Amino acid sequence: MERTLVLLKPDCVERRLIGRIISRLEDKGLSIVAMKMLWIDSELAKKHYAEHVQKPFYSGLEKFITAAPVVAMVVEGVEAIRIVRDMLGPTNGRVAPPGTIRGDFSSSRQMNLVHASDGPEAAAREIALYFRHDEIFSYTPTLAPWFRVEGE
Ligand code: FUP
Repeated sequence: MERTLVLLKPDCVERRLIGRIISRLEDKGLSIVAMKMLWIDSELAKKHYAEHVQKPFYSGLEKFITAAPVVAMVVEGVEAIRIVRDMLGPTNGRVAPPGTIRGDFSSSRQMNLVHASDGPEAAAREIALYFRHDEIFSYTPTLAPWFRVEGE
């Protein structure tokens, strides 16, 4: 089992796409084990995008990510980190293929609707940025045996 941090970014919230994006994750068989709405401030933006703070596009990126509320989630499942990244598609919505979330809903490199951790270390770091331990819930969905064979 893996956990990954998923952020529905300001464009997703403003465009009323929260429900449709969450549905795609649930349809896939992934579990939401934590969720909250929050407004990212400059300090959290710099922590979240630590690897990009020095880059020329960072000021625009911070302006965007702090422009409206976001929905943060911890999403759990077997190979969840890679699966969610694959479901999002490439960073640039104009490049992302049809069938991916960005390919279907985004036509922008910056306004690409959803963030998801890109590896196990990033997932651990990013989950800790948004959630305390007691805000994350472990449960076995009743339908789990109908999504995959046990041990698969
Ligand atoms: P991703 O891992 O697909 O979310 O993308 P990156 O970590 O490479 O970039 C983080 C965010 O910076 C992206 F969501 C979009 C934004 N970005 C820009 O706005 N301009 C760029 O030139 C590159 C990335």
